Amino acid sequence: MLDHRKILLVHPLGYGKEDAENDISRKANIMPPLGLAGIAAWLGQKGLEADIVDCYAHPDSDRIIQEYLERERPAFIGFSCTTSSFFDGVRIAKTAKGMLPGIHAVFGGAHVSALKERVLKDCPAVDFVCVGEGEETLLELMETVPVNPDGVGDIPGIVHRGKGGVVFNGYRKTTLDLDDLPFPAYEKLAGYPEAYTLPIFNYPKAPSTSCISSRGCPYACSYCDRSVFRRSFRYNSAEYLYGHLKYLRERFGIRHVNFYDDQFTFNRDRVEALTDLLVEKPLGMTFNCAVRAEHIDPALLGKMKRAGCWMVSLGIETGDERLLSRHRQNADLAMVAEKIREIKKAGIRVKGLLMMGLPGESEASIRRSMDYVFSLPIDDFNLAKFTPFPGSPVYEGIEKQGRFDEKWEKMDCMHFLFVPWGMTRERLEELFINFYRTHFMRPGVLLGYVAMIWKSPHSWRRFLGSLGYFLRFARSSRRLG
Ligand code: B12
Ligand code: SF4
Repeated sequence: MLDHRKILLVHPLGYGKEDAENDISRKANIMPPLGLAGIAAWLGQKGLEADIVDCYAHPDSDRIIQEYLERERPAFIGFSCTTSSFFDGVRIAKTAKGMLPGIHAVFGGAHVSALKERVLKDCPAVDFVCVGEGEETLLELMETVPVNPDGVGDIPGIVHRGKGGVVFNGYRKTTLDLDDLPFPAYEKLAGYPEAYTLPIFNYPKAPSTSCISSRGCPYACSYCDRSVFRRSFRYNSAEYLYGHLKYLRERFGIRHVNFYDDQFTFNRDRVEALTDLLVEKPLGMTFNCAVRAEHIDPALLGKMKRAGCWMVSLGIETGDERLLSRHRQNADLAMVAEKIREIKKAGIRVKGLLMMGLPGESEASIRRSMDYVFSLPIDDFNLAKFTPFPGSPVYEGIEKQGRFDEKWEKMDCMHFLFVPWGMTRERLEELFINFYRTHFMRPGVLLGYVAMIWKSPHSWRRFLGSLGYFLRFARSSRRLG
């Protein structure tokens, strides 16, 4: 007999545990799977039981999963997958089905929300796909399957195998009020918060964590997959968010939070109200957030700084305005530069987020990008290798814009799987290394990292501990050190 009130939620790793030991992205950062932790808290509140295994934080988790399945015999196993971790989820689902025939494998997250029916058509090990937000959909699924298996055809958000083949029941018509959600079940993440670390040099104090306080983004950048939250924008109120931060501080001792919201400042009033609360009743915490340049101004930045804002990340993508206008709305690099100066003037660090290899990219556009970025007073930057994800607008028809080697397990933005016409992969790799190297060799940037000795001593200790890996990565730009 399987326990129908129970689910094991798994965050697959995407590659073997041997590789995990040397993986540069794991050395640099490990973040809690907040989607799964949120679902676990929600199900718990409704009287169901959910446990979580995060293979990213604990690469040796095959054994932990098998022991759990033998001991607890859950009737459900759920997977949260990006494109690169999808096949690892399928592998674990097959093992679970071998051990507990009759267990139901449910997949959620960005990759399956984008591909919907195709997932069930191609993968017999997947029983259900949850498209979009998981809280209500999974609850209904777990309550329906044991008593009325045919009833799954009525659960919005579910893809299942019906009598006539694979069926998507359509999107949910209503959405949850985010202030009705319990805080994520951080306590179900083994080793939290110590097992998790934000990117090196991205925080002043440890322990640190990430946090999500809104869902959705109304923009439509070509490279961005918004299959889960789609185009709306919903958010936690300032009061709820203050309570969440207080909980993180008091229960787990968190001293710095990185908001991974797509658009933290999209609703200016709520950010202002939050900063007022943090100034009136300080929590002894700092925070980072990601913004779009259009949604910041000097007055707001001043308030954010007073409330403890340490760093702001901002999508630049490319310093070639013509290329940028092909991929996002309001491509105005002079405005972005002005906003970056405003952030610096407010006394907040700036991290620029860039991409290389977009459709239309050329050697000349990469040079322009470098000139632009190096003319800006940014403190840190991240350069991703452009990857066309299923669900992103650019994915449709991508083969007309260059050569695309669609290997899902390598789609982690650390491989040039797409090569735009007129370029070669080898040349992109050379220019990628050159971009990073030039950035790090600039005296101002080097001094900035030296200053981190006192601004983020914890980061320096981690950096020195993994120096060999970082040097190997700098030389080769390959993911595994
Ligand atoms: C924070 C974040 C990260 C963090 C941490 C990720 C983590 N540990 O979970 C870091 C920086 C490490 C990261 C890395 C990467 N990320 Co990322 N990341 C995000 C971000 C901004 C927020 C994720 C989040 O917490 N959301 C909030 C929670 C509540 O939502 P959620 O996880 O989607 O879960 C909800 C539903 O999806 C669903 N659900 C999810 N899982 C399950 C499981 C079941 C069983 C069910 C029923 C439902 C369900 O229910 C949840 C609650 O409603 C998203 C964009 C976004 N706004 O979501 C991108 C996003 C997920 N990342 C993306 C990408 C591309 C990457 C990278 C490949 C490259 C990169 N950008 O650095 C790597 C790959 C990492 C990996 N292991 O595969 C893409 C994924 C595209 C794809 N198809 O793969 C996204 C969608 C960004 C985008 N718009 O393009 N990422
Ligand atoms: S990249 Fe950012 S601004 Fe653009 S659609 Fe995605 S979340 Fe919105």
